[in-house]
Order: sequence, then structure tokens, then C-alpha cells
Amino acid sequence: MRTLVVATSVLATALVATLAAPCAAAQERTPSPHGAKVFIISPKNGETVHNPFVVKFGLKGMAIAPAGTKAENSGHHHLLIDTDPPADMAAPLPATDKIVHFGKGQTETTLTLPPGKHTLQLEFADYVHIPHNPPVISKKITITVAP
Ligand SMILES: [Cu+2]
Repeated sequence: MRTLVVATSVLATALVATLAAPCAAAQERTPSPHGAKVFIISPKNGETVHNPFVVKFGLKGMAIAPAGTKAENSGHHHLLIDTDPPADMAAPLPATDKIVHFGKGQTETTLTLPPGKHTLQLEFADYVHIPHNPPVISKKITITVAP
């Protein structure tokens, strides 16, 4: 119990430090406008889908720009499959089988995943794949792929 309290306290301190020092980080990272958000239009959280299925990306308060194109309040989608956003928000998102870049400015994709439960989450990032500040990340949804 004591360990938990200490851990929570450290986490809270780290969070406060992050919130209190946006200026230092803002010089490195592209700012996102207030109220910007990304969300998964479909499938819905808890939905059961059949392969292959379409994932539609929603965006509010920002614009899509292809990777490599620097424009204010813009970026491109990244779909996180069965993984969390990387902790280091100052680094470009890696391209892996779990972090898929849509650098051409796509707003949907078609997936085929093994049957069972999977999580999906969207993370928006700038022209060099670095998350905005503050980061624009959707809620994580859980879906079930039917056998
Ligand atoms: Cu990218």
C-alpha cells in the first residue's frame, strides 16, 4: 500500500511538471489548437466485426496534411493497434505493424486482424510524425474480431 501511495505521488508530480512546463516543449513540438481532437468513427467501442473491416478516422479542429508538408494546425493520422502511444512525445512515432502511419492523408483504412479482442486508438502527429503539443489522441476502443 505504501509503495502504491509513493508511486501515485511520483506520477502526480510528473503530471504537474508536464502541465506546468509547456513552453519548453512547445519549441520542439508543433502546437495543436485548443479543442482539437481525433476519434474513431467506426467501428464503435465494444463492436464485433468481421474481417476485413474498415476503420474510419474522425478529426475536429485541425486539418489533414500529408507527411512532409508543414502547415499550421495540421498533421496526419496514426492508428495504434493493440498498443499504447509511445511515452516519449518528443520523438517521431515509429512505423511498426502496431503503429500504422497514414502519411498520404488517408482518413480510413481496411484491417484484417486475428480473431479475438483488439484495441484501436488514433494519434495525430505533425509533418515529421511527432505528436502535437498538447497531444491529439483518441480514446482507446476495444473491438472483437469474429472467428
Ligand atoms: Cu506519421
